[in-house]
Amino acid sequence: MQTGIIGLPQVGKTSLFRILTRARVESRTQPGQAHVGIARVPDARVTKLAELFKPKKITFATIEYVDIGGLQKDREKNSASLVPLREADALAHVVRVFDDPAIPHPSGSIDAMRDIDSIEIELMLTDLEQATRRLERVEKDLKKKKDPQIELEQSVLLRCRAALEAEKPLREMEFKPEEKKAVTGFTFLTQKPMLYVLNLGDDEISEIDHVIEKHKLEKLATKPQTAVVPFCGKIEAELAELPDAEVAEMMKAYGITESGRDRLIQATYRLLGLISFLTCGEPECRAWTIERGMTAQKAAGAIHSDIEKNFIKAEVVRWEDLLAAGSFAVAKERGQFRLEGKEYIVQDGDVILFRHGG
Ligand SMILES: Nc1nc2c(ncn2[C@@H]2O[C@H](COP(=O)(O)OP(=O)(O)O)[C@@H](O)[C@H]2O)c(=O)[nH]1
Ligand SMILES: [Mg+2]
Repeated sequence: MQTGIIGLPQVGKTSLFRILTRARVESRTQPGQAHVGIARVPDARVTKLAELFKPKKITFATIEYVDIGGLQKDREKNSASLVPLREADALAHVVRVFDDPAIPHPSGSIDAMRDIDSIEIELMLTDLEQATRRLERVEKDLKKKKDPQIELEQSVLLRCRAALEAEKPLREMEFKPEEKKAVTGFTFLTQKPMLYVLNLGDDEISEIDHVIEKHKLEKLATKPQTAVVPFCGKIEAELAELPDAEVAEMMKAYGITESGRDRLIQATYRLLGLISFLTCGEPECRAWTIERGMTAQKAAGAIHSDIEKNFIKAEVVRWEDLLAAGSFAVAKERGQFRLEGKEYIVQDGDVILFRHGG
């Protein structure tokens, strides 16, 4: 799963990319050039279970981030930058809240909502062009031959175009499952879930809990498929450079209780509709990524397609119960193991042992 980082120039996109993926890349990203990096999804459950099981290997879930060049007022230049975004599953829009006279803002002042709107309009115009082009093609095809699938596409495209003309991003629309499938194929940018990353100044860190209200962004946070996460790029960049042992001390000095990096990655994971189930034992403690709402049999496929194919039962225990019990045997004695069938909907933090044939 991949999340594309977008935003105006000089807002801290590449800095964020470096913090999330710990990759060392140049600050300058040319239009059309994209950096792809992998971020480990922090998971205290895996860490705690690993302390108990002392496995040879610990494996966390991962997600990918892509850093593209900054978006500009120039539509032509943007279309090159937007290409790598079409493949992304979600977007992270870095919004500048920090004030720094050394780094002039292209619009001359700090205004989070204005910047959010200006990027949103760029994305909507791009989608509108795409929808119009597609509609022309679909109408041509329908003239040649009637086809229910193409008729469905046409009706979805007409609805999308109407929404975009009314300045409504497609992530706020509701689609039936078959419609959703059709829209996904069009790779519309405003249909992707959106994470707004508010990049605060280090002098504002004490106000991090109130920054959404301060910048009048409460309305954004309640929109469908949308999340807002404040974060201080400058401090997080400093933390990312430090050896692990010194991070806690520095966080204390700044009065931060939770790593912004961790919060952002976890918010991305949730926004993508992902959860983790866990497996643990002596060889490995591991988090496995699945989509929320997946059945036990489907989830088994995350480990191996053979386990999915030859699925018999899933033995499930809650991670916190297993941790408190101290071992599988004690958890079993306490009756905390459940035997679930293939239709069981896997929950975030389930520890699972799959029984399978073959
Ligand atoms: N004061 C301050 N400067 C920042 C912050 N984040 C990034 N910068 C600076 O802003 C400039 C642009 O950052 P960069 O990550 O390259 O932005 P991009 O153009 O969006 O990729 C660099 O000089 C960064 O050091 C921040 O939180 N506070
Ligand atoms: Mg950059």
